[in-house]
Amino acid sequence: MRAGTTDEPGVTVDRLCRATISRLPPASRPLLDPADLRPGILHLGLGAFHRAHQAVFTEAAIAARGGDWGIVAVAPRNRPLVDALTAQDGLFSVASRDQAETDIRVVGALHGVRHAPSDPGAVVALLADPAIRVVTLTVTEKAYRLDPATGQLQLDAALRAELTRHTPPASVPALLALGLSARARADAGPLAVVSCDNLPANGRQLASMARQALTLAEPPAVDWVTSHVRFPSTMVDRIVPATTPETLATVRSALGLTDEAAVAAEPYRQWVIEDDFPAGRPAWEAAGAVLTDDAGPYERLKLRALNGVHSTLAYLGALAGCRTIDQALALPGASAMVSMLLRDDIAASLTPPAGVSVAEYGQSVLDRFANPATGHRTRQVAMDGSQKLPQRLVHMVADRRSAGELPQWGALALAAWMRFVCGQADDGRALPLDDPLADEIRHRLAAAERTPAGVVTALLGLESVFPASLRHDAELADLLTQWLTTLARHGVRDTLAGMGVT
Ligand code: CS2
Repeated sequence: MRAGTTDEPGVTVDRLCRATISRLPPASRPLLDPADLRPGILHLGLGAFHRAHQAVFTEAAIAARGGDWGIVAVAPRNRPLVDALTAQDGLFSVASRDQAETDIRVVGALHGVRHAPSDPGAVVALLADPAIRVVTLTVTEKAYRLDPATGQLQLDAALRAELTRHTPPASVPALLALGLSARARADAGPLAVVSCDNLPANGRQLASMARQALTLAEPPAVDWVTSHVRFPSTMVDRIVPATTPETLATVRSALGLTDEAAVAAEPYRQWVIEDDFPAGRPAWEAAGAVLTDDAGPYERLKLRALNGVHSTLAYLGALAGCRTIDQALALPGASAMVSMLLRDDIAASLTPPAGVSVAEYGQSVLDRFANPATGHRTRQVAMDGSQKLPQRLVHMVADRRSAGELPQWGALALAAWMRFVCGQADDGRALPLDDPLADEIRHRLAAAERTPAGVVTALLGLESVFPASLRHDAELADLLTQWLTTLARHGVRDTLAGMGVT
């Protein structure tokens, strides 16, 4: 047992680890002991989302049906988290919170953790290890390095040097390409590589990224990968905000142990997975996952009706000075606005999975967003907008334009993003621009006329965000300009307050 951090002066709280499991309240104990796990899954991206999502499903699946599916989880950056999980024997807790209660449970799905920058060779070797039969990824949209407009791998000098083995692999495309080449060389058996990021057709995109990266790294491996590696698409869903000191304190007082890798999440979770695993998989269906032939309809519904609305509330809320998503949704008129966005624009743009009503799904999403216990910050959801907007809002707007419609609320959402990236909230406070395209966005805005029409022209010209059909759409540009003018003149609060309930 290790000594933990100090809770109050003079009081040392012991650390969560295998030796302290017996001190946990029975309802909080893990379903599995990490010492009993044998590895089968390699996961890239050890963030809060993975811990509260795939790790939870996998633990429940192994507990229900067995199998050698322990997870070896790789952190692409975060060294303190790797150290914390190592000290805790891979154990961490998930605090599921709704308005009424917080339910805390320790998860025992991690067989081991690795820090990629400290030992990239170990990650490559794991990808070539026959024991690893499934690889999952939660690395965020930007880590795929794919141009959303062309689907091309965005090769800069650093990535080229990694792929040609002049520098150690650090990026996801390089780790994957070198790992898959090593697996091909070792003929180490088939594999499923599963994207769990919020990208449309995420399996197809991951396959394309891997193929493009391999073509540079080791062309002869491409054929082996084509015949041995599958890339099923998935739809992942659980709202998991970044861990805060308050999360750690809540967990510490409930468990009586320190857990520096704890995460808080909403109780809801969903995972829809294309069932295409050439070397087997955990019985995730026993943990509530939906196995299907085609995750596409679920993915589109979720990206547009959940993430699209989330981003809309994030930009409107951040401009109005709201710290969290539930506060943004509580602004007078906000719920009416997003309900109209869901009904008039989003529902009209897609065919939901059989038996699912977009209206009911949309309402359940709004109920989840209203949960104040989640505490998801508007600025966290707002980050990386250039990578998120295409699949969340822009494709929907393009579909409505192709159908001859002018989506009012979708245009308001895009105008809110445009005002957000200009960098000032309605009360004049600075807003951070945390986005891989920040330089290009700033450059375009600096060169533009600082009028609503000038801002719209500058931003609508972003080729990797807007398809050509929208870049040259004068009617849409006019509508965006009108909304931007309204937002600039009245601010978000008054703009939303002026919206009647339908
Ligand atoms: C959010 C998502 O941060 C964001 O951009 O929209 O992380 C969202 O919480 C999840 O996709 C919910 O499943």
